[in-house]
Formats: sequence, structure tokens, C-alpha cells
Amino acid sequence: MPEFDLVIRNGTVATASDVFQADIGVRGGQVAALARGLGPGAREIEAGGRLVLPGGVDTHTHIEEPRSPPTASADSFASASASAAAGGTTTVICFARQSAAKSATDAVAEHMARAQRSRIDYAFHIILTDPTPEVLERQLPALVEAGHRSLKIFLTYEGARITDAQALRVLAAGRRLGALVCVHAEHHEMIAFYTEALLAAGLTLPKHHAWAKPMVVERECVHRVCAMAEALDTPVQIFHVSGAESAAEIERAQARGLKVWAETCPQYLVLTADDLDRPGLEGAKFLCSPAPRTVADQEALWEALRRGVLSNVTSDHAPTRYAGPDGKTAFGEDAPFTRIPNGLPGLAARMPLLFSEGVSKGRIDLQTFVAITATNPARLFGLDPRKGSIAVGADADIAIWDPTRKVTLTNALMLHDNDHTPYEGMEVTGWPEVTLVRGVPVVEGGALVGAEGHGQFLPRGPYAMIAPRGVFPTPFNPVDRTLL
Ligand code: DUC
Ligand code: ZN
Ligand code: ZN
Repeated sequence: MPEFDLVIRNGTVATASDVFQADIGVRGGQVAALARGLGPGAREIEAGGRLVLPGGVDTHTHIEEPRSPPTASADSFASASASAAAGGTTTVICFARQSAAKSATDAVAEHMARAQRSRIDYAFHIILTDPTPEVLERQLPALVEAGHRSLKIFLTYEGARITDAQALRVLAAGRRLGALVCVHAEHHEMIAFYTEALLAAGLTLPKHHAWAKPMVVERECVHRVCAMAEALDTPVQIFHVSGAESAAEIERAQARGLKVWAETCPQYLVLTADDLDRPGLEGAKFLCSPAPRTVADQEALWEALRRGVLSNVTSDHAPTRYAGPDGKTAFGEDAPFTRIPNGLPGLAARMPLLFSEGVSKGRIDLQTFVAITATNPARLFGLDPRKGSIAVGADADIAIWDPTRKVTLTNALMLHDNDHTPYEGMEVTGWPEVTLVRGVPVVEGGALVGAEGHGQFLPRGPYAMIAPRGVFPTPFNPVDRTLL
């Protein structure tokens, strides 16, 4: 009689703090035992010579998000979740987008319906593009109570951005309700000024996208968001930090004691602005916002990851096909950079790139890799102790890695519905062989074996990590309108 549904035997288990030899016994989708020499399982996986890691938690993914025609997202929940699992990721947080035309309640309900096809577990950030009193005071409290404990705002992008005055109201709502506010931080008016000037000067190539939003545009806005977070004593996460100057702003805010967390993404660790300058419209494959920067910025980001200034690495998965009427080239080969949809596919590549460029090349240790790809994001977004680590009682979300396998990245390996990967041809060392979600294989030996609909919604309750500090610049609390 087997003692476990599954035993993973003889592997090297890594968490954010330890690396040790152990078998893992799985029962009912959870880790039931963690010790050497466990009894038999109904199924056994031999993991000698392999790393047994917590499945990745990717907390910034655009999955099946409706877009303005003609462009469209290249993935469904079925394909995006397959892609995530191909790269060792077992949980995603994606976006339900409220707009002037749609209530936040409806946006969440519609996205929940789409997510029923997910093969891996998921939660939502609620994007607020029209944060009216009705949304903030009536809809949001119920949505947060239902487990949607994070909000996203854009300070740039026509049609999505909100003003600083609106951002302050969202921050106040996040503080009152216990929801973490995440911010796309770039100075909208500076970008608009630059863009108008570049177009007028005939500088319209993909590489000029990076000229339209240089680092100062991001650095200023990161500083402003930190100041707003300080003024309202509200924790925030800054999304997709792209280089040294923004990382320095974040470090300054953290040194002041603020609860400011920040992520970066693989595109800022392995691509540069030069990639946008590939022949023809090829550079469109690398066009994302913020723009990729320089090699010196990449090294500054690694240093910020090592020192904990940046706490997590996400994909910002936002796939658009290159070809076709809804693709990056929808407006033709001569399209100006302003007509090229922003965003890169990255769900599958995130962990292999991080492992290879980070662990295999000696930039970070294995525990840091686990921390920034799984444990920290799970904690930051209230998914722990169920997600983000390997521990008795946690979900058996596990990626079994061959740390020595060399793989040349191809689009086919990504298991997404996109027609390209910006990482085509890159060689990585280290690859996930099996990805398990709650003990059930989703990808095994590169083949998709997990069923659509296996994924579960992860409601998130209140959690201490994002509790405000209770520190304001004056003895007045402007959110609750009380004296301290
Ligand atoms: N930048 C974003 O902010 N979102 C999706 C794609 C991108 O490049
Ligand atoms: Zn963004
Ligand atoms: Zn994004």
C-alpha cells in the first residue's frame, strides 16, 4: 500500500534559505513529508542529480487581457499557463482591467471566466484606469474581501494612465483596504514631449522607442511614487525596474524605512537598447516599456537583486505576434515605433534565463534564485505559506531541474501561442524537466501533459507584510483624517 500519492526521490531540495538532500512525499496535492528514505508512493520520480525547487510564482503577467484593436494578446489562459509550466512556473498573478466603460466588479468576473482554462494556479491584480468614488468606495471593498488583494495603476499610456491626484486616492484606498498597490512608473508628459519631437524629426524606428523614454523618465517617476507612498504611509511595489538610476531611487526609499518593494524582469537583465536596433522591424520583437537599457544597467540590477533592493523577478509576459493583422507589424514594415504594441512574451523563459544567467554564471546563489522567483513574490502578494516554498503543508508546486543541461532557446520550447520569442537562439544552462502543480505534472520532458482547468483561483486574505507603518510626515493621518 503506497504511503504517498507521489514521492520525488533523492533530489537536492532548495528553498530561499537552505539546500539539502531529501525525498518529498506528496499527499492530496500538498507536501506531506520531507525526509530521506520515505516510504513508497503510488508514483515515484527519481531526482538524483537534480534540483528540486519551489514552482515559480510570476506576479506580473498579462494573460488574455483585452486590447484595443487591431492588436491582440497572442495567448489564452490555456496556452499561457502551458508556457508558464514549461519554464517551471506554477502560479501567476495576472490583470483584470477596469476602465471607464467597465466596472471593476465586471472586469474581475469576466477575467475569472477566462481563467477557467488555466492549467496552473492564479490570482488577479485589479487595474484601475478610472478610479471613481463608486469604484474605490463601493466596488473595491467587496473585491478585496473576495481575495483580490492587489491593485495596479499606470502613470503613463494614453487610455490607461491616471493622474497623480487619482493615484493618491488609489494609494489611500489600498492602505484602508489592505491591498498592495503596484505601479507602472514612467513620466507621461516627458514621454509625450519626446515622442512628438522624435516623430517630427523623422526618427521613427523601433530603436527610437528607447529614445522616447530614457532612464530619466522612469527615475523621476519612481522617485515620485516613493514620495506619494511616503506621504500616505502606503506600501507599494514598483513594477519592471529597468536600470541603475531607478534601483538607486528605490534603495533610497528603503533606507528611509519605507515599505517600497520593486521587481525587475529578464528583459532588463539580458537585453539592451541595441536589440531594438536590429535590421528592419526585427527590433519590434524587443520593444517593451520601460525600454531595455545598457550592460551597465544589467549589472546594477544583478547587484540590486543580490542585495535585496529588488525583491522579485517577473516576466511582464505580454505577447503579441510579430506577423499578422493583430501583430507587432500590423501597421506595416515602415510603422513608426508609436504603432508597435509594447511587450514581450516571457513566461517560459523567465526562470531558465534567471537560472542560467544568475546561478550558472555565479551572479547569484541558488537560494537567491528561489527567493526572487518564488518565495519573495509569494510573500509579497499574500500567497504564502501555501505557495513559494517547499515545506510540509505547502502545495506541492515543484519544478525538478537539471542544473547542467544546455538548451538553446527556441520558440517551440516556449509552448505559448506566440510566433516568436525575443530570446531565440540564446543558450541556457539548467532546465526544468518536470513541473508539478499541486502534485500533478503539467509539463514533463518538454511535453504538455496538464489539463486545461487544473488551475485554481487563489483568494488572498489580509496579511501583515503590507500593513502600513503608522508613520506620516506630520502628526496627521490624511487617509483616515485622524490625529496620530
Ligand atoms: N510594458 C507594460 O507596462 N505592460 C505590458 C508590456 C510592456 O512592455
Ligand atoms: Zn507596466
Ligand atoms: Zn506589465
